[in-house]
Amino acid sequence: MGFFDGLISSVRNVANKWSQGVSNLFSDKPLTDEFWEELEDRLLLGDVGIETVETLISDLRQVAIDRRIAHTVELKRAFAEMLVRYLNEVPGMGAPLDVSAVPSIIMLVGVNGSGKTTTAGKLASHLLKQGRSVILAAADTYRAAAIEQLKAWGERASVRVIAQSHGSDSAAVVYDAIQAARAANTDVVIIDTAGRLHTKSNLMDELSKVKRVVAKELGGEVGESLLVLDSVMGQNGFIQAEAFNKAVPLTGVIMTKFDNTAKGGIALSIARNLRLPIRYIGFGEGLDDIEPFSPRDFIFALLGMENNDHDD
Ligand SMILES: Nc1nc2c(ncn2[C@@H]2O[C@H](COP(=O)(O)OP(=O)(O)O)[C@@H](O)[C@H]2O)c(=O)[nH]1
Ligand SMILES: [Mg+2]
Repeated sequence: MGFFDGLISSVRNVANKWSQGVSNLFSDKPLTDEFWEELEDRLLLGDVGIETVETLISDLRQVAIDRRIAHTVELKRAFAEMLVRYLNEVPGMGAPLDVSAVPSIIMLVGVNGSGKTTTAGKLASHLLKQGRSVILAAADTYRAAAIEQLKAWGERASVRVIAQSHGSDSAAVVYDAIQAARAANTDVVIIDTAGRLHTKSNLMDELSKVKRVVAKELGGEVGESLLVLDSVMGQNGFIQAEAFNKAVPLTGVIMTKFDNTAKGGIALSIARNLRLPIRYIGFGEGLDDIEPFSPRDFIFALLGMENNDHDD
């Protein structure tokens, strides 16, 4: 079925701002050096990332030579397929979230304001619609407002929220949530964590501790530790990833605020630089503004092309 209207229009919105420019380069013009330069510029402007752009241009030049292509329009499909392939090269890309264990634990980490609490609510609603029962754990105990915010999302999504008072131990909240999930045979526990403590090492210690509690309680690792990353931050968001990855080995990324970015290429640099699959894409502040990430649907929507599932 592919993407819903919300995401298609959101992706197309970005397409209007940026990738339409890329897309329009593949017109009925002869292949010239000017084309290659312009393509390179536009990809870089769209946050695709320098290494990926260089690889892409050289691979695409080779395709043009091999197939004796004379006009840019003949390269468009190969270009789209190449972008899809680059995304799919990342291990785990396109695979569904692992929620096979009962309870499965999904831990959301990321800097303040990246969209963790909002994503926790949206993801709960999404999983609920897939027939899973869900509990939200308010492990950002650093700010009272964060607990209230998650409770509001719990109400909106019709999902139970396990919380303690402001300032309590986040690992204790997670422990409670796991016990509650066990008692009620709940399928999934989504943990909303803090993005900022007094110091970065405080935050990382806290996240490691939460992870240890989960591992001890379940006799295994946290099922999914997802980095919530603001698309608008672009490549500036990457520096955080490494620190989080040390504290809780990440299993994937959720890209948020795609509705606000003008640079659709960020998905490529996220996936290729972090070597992590993008699991979901968020594109608004509403409960339904989230979709599982599909490389093919995403790229074809971005380039405004028909996705008929054929290699060219
Ligand atoms: N437009 C848009 N806003 C978002 C999205 N996700 C989160 N936000 C907004 O970003 C702000 C920070 O989100 P929040 O969930 O509190 O981030 P947290 O600090 O990581 O928990 C809030 O105003 C959210 O409404 C999104 O996909 N699109
Ligand atoms: Mg929050």
